[in-house]
Amino acid sequence: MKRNLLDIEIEIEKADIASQPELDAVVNAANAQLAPGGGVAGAIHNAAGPALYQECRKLAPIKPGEAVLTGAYDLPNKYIIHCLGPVYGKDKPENELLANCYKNSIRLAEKYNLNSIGFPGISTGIFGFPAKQAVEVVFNTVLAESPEIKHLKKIKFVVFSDEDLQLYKKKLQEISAG
Ligand code: AR6
Repeated sequence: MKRNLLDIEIEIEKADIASQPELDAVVNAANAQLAPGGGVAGAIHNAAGPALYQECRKLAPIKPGEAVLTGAYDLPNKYIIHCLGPVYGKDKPENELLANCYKNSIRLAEKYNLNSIGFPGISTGIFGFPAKQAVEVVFNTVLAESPEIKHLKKIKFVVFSDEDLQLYKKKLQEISAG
């Protein structure tokens, strides 16, 4: 599904975040040490190769809501933006920390003059953030940031389940209709 929000194309697809060759940057749902892990971090580190962790370890640790940029190595993108989401029920305020992930990633993409960025559902896997609550935070943050966006032309949300696909589509329909 594709819609335009102001001048930015928003795309939603059920796919693997590590197989997005058309995007300048993909976002990693990282751990504080920026180490290979499960879920998104596992997929990204596996596809990028071991040199990624060599760069990552120099930038670690990061705090919830922070984002850092590295090369993409064997991934087909220009950069990877690594973001630590909040652990639901532990890192608070959780909505604000999750919003910071999206805000800081978008600002980094702008700083590097990127045209396109792809996000997974940060914190909604191992970190336990409810997907429905996360989707609200994600779109509110993108809407709040959009007036500041000068370079980014496309934001893609790469989801991993049919339930998440429906949640994202419904929310995008709501805000693009209103
Ligand atoms: N592509 C797109 N989405 C994916 C993929 C993929 N390849 N794999 C999983 N998802 P998670 P978190 C979805 O657990 O909650 C790691 O071990 C998944 O279904 O990757 O921020 C790190 O090292 C879920 O909706 O990230 C951290 O320790 C979403 O992506 C910790 O997990 C995020 O799931 C981070 O946990």
